[in-house]
Amino acid sequence: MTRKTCCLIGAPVDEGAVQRGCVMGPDAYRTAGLAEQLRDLGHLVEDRGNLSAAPRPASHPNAALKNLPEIAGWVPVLEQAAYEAAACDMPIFLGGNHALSAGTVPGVARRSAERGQPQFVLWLDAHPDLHTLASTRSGNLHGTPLRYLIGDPGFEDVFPPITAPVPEAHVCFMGLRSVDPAEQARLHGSGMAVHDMRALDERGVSAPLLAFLDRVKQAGGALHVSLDVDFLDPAIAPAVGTTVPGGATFREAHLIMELLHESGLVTSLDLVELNPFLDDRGRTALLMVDLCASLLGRKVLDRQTRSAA
Ligand code: NNH
Ligand code: MN
Ligand code: MN
Ligand code: MN
Repeated sequence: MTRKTCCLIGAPVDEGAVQRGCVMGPDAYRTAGLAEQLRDLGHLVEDRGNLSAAPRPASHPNAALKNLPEIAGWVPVLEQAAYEAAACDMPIFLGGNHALSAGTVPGVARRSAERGQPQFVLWLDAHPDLHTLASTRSGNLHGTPLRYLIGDPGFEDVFPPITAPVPEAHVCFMGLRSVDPAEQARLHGSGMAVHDMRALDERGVSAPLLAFLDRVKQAGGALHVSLDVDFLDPAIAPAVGTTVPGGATFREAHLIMELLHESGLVTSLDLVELNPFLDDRGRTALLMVDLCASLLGRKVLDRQTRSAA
């Protein structure tokens, strides 16, 4: 297996959701043994500690928006940190609320653009997070990062202009099961690959994922994976403020990680929305660490030992 340098970057973004507690996410991953697991697999691990950001004055006509100055402060800090971390083989951003991807993805995409590599994004989530600042009803900014990072208008004067927007045709969703009308309208007829839970029930996870990975490979692309805890079924992953029944099972999630590892295409990763305050004896943090280990090469048997189909 190729040994990688994995850089852990804590992004304790607490604002952006209804419930507080994601601020503890990065330390929960450390407590659950993320660095040790990756080292056991033969990787080098550099824990770069936690980022912090001061609020920046920001306003918008949508009165529902919550914590806009806090997130407006985080986004440029995360963008620059992600751009720098993308020099590492495998930056792993430890969230923190999903609003953090409005910084991490544009940051790694800026690095990919400099390398002449097209950026792709796999969004593993119950939600598409495709609101604009104007369309969100909840006002929770974790519902908006994907819309911003594909370069759509509606974020001017709040978040910085995007240097390297991810083309919508390079986005793949898996696990969707809670989509608001404004998000549905944006998805309809878009170039985004949309595999909701029904599609995964009918087709399994492997065919849709392999089709997407094939496109990434053909393009010589870089692949960022954004893994929201609520992608998983709440029965196995209770530690998230926005549980939605009917999520991915333990094996579906692991199979995705195993296929991602075998593809060799993943260049960066977000682990987001873990709220340790809502966990049950650390089980969600441990599962997320386990999934991360699968993505970085843990398997039960090597390919030669497994019986050919
Ligand atoms: N779409 C809803 C909203 O904007 C829910 C977003 N919540 C998430 N996204 N957890 O992943 O409020
Ligand atoms: Mn999300
Ligand atoms: Mn979600
Ligand atoms: Mn597809």
